[in-house]
Amino acid sequence: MAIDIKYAGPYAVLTLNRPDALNALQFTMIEALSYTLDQVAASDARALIVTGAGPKAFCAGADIKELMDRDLMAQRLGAQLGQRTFAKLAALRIPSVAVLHGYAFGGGLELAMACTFRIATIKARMGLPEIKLGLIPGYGGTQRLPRLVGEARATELVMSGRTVDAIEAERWGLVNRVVPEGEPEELGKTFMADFVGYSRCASLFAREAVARGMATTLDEGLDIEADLSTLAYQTADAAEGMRAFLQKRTPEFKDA
Ligand code: DAK
Repeated sequence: MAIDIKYAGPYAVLTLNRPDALNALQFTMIEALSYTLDQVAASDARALIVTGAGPKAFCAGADIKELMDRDLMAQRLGAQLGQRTFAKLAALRIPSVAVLHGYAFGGGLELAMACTFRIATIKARMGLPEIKLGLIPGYGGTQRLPRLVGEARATELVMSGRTVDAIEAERWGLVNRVVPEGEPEELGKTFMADFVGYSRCASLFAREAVARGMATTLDEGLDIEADLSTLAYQTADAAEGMRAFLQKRTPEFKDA
């Protein structure tokens, strides 16, 4: 299957596995991705790592052959399928990271932008080149990119189709970190190691507070923070964390 999943310790590792076509996304792959995300959500994994197979690309975008010769309804349903699936990825209760090596174009970058984090190897290039095909992004790119890098930079990339390298992407805030070339799964594990050792409750509340706050006003965001931080106080893990600090020992979180 073109979507592979495996579990390694606290990590679920999802791989786009169609290297001969630079992991270009067919509609069946997006359906398989959706199904696989349901499995990940039901698993004990504490973090998801998303990678692409082969040395050349994370993902070169939607499969251009498939996009052709489809009627209006089919195109709209296709866009909605991709948007729904990437929204499912964005809403996962565990954090996710896309490990970008080589090319991350079009739908591939849109998939990466639905992850919690992105890291890029030094030779990675990314962009939304749909305009060169007479298209515009259809899997959330026009909406998630400005939220990450601001309206001016997003509009520039969407309207020019220009690609950026890893350094520029990091400077813009499109990726969290630039890392040396390496095995994508290992790069993802190294990055995610900073996140998997804490209480899942606190991790979830932290991410939710930021995400919900970004979608509303500062005043409402502060209310959300007050509610979620109060909720965090009610967990056994919060009691354990504070007790462990005072007893000068490492806390043992139980995700409760
Ligand atoms: N789709 C299909 N096949 C692709 C592909 C793609 N996006 N990208 C690469 N491939 C295939 C190539 O056709 C080639 O196959 P063979 O000829 O060997 O059979 C193989 O992968 C290797 O590619 P190249 O030979 O081209 O490799 P190079 O190293 O020379 O070039 C490249 C790499 C990434 C620069 C080049 O392949 C390239 O420019 N690829 C296209 C990149 C691109 O334009 N991506 C954006 C796709 S559009 C919507 C839904 C979705 C979207 C919009 C609307 N609705 C439903 C409304 C989103 C659209 C997109 O993502």
